[in-house]
Amino acid sequence: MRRSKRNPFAMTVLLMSMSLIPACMIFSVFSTTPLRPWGPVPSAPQLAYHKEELSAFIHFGMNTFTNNEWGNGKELPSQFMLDPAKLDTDQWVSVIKGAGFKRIIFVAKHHDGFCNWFTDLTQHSVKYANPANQVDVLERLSKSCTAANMNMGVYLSPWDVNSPYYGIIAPGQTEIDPWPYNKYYVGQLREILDPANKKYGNAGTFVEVWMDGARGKGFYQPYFFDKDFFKEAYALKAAASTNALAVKYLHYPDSLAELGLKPEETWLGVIRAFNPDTVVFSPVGTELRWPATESGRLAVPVWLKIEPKKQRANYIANEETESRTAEKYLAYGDPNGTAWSIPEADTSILASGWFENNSPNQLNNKQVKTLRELGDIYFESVGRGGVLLLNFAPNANGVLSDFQVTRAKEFGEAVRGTFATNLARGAKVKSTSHRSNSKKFAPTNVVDGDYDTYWTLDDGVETGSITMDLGQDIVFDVVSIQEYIPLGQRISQYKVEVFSNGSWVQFGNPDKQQTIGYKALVRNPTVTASKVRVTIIESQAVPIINSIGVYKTSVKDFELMAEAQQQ
Ligand code: FUL
Repeated sequence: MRRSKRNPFAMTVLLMSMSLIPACMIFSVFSTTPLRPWGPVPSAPQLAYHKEELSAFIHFGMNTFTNNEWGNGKELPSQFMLDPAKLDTDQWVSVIKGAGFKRIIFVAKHHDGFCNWFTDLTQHSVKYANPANQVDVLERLSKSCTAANMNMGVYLSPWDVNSPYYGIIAPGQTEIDPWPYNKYYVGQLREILDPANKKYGNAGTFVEVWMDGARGKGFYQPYFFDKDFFKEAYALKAAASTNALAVKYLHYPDSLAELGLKPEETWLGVIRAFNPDTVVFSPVGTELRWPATESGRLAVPVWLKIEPKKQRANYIANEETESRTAEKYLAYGDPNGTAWSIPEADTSILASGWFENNSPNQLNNKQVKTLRELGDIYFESVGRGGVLLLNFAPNANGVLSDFQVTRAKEFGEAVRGTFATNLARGAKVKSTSHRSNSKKFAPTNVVDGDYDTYWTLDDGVETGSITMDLGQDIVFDVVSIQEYIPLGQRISQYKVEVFSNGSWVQFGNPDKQQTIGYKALVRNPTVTASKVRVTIIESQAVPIINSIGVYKTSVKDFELMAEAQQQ
């Protein structure tokens, strides 16, 4: 016969009545109850993305041949002069993978509308290049990614300056017919994402879709992201009279309110139907957000939560581009947000621009960011709880130029080298207290290398500290701290101190020690110290820390300069 589960209340009454156990210990039976999640928590694909940490963009296409950052859509497919025999997508993948990046987000269509795949929906595509230059770049890359088991994402620019459907006002009408372009965009999503095509993605799968929020002035086109967005946009615009919302292009035709979009007609509906695990970068409150900068550096603090309605309202109020007043909100996130939101810190390995923009006879004339810059970017993106999305730009020969390859390698080695050895492994760890005095929540969990074990405190206790005795003087310059985000983001202020030369001194810039989230990488000019203490000063709920690490950067360019500490 199956034994019934123990009921803690019945057990307590029983034990009390037997008077075998003191009351304080009986109370602890209750506090070992599992912690409840606090606020929103990451979905499984979001958590997987946090753990990947590094993601790569590839910008390649018409602009690579026309020396543009933003094309005007009037380019001719014959200007795409790629030699398919030289195109080496295996090289792209091996360089990017070798440098530690876990997914590649390929720009299938930039704002110029030129399609890097064999589409049937427009002639503005690699399919209509001169015969000697015709190659399905997305298919080639998909094969290389599949061979290397590299995750894939796709950037499909909503703003399309080539499409004749975009923002069209039909003759005799005063407002835009929003349908033709939305059908076109949905058709493009289907061509790329439908696993039945067996052509694109890592073994037919995409982990991410990137819907860039940029849109030039004067381009009129309502986007059918999903019903919620649509309803909110409609209501906000209907309520607006003389303010910015009332400008002509923001008028959605009245009839749309009654249209009742079918899920297969909305952009998110199509994506989810193919694969509910695909995460979406968009301006309308999906899993991934733009952190209001293209520097690759996140703000302080960074909340990994957002209120989707607010994000959508900001976007709508800003004439449906992600700019101006929306920026602060996107940069910091929302401490009271109801949806998990990962800020993707996007930037380019190039010193400026996203495309290499070289004609075939002018290779290697662009600059890349220095290793020091990339190091700072890494610490201010991954090290502030987000993911780093670093762009690579193959040249007009269809390969990554040496200067990008070399820098990528240096960067990968520096990250690997820095985090190869956790100098806190084996440290003696103590804390001010831990939940119900139970081993399950003991401070030693933060150095056991297991992501799912953690140190936490009793209900109602929101401050406390954890001290790691390294056993001897150790030389280091990075302390990493991870909050156990599967139970939500909680901590809003902390401090790190080290025991050096007989006294406790601050480590890192205390002004920057606010949110932790997935990971905080705290930097300081190199110290010699025998103990590290992390104190949680303020938290929205009982803090939960699953990992603390101590590291020494492996290259000079990753070290924090003394004068940079207060920045
Ligand atoms: C921006 C675009 O305008 C840039 O060209 C680039 O694609 C970047 C990643 O997003 O909004």
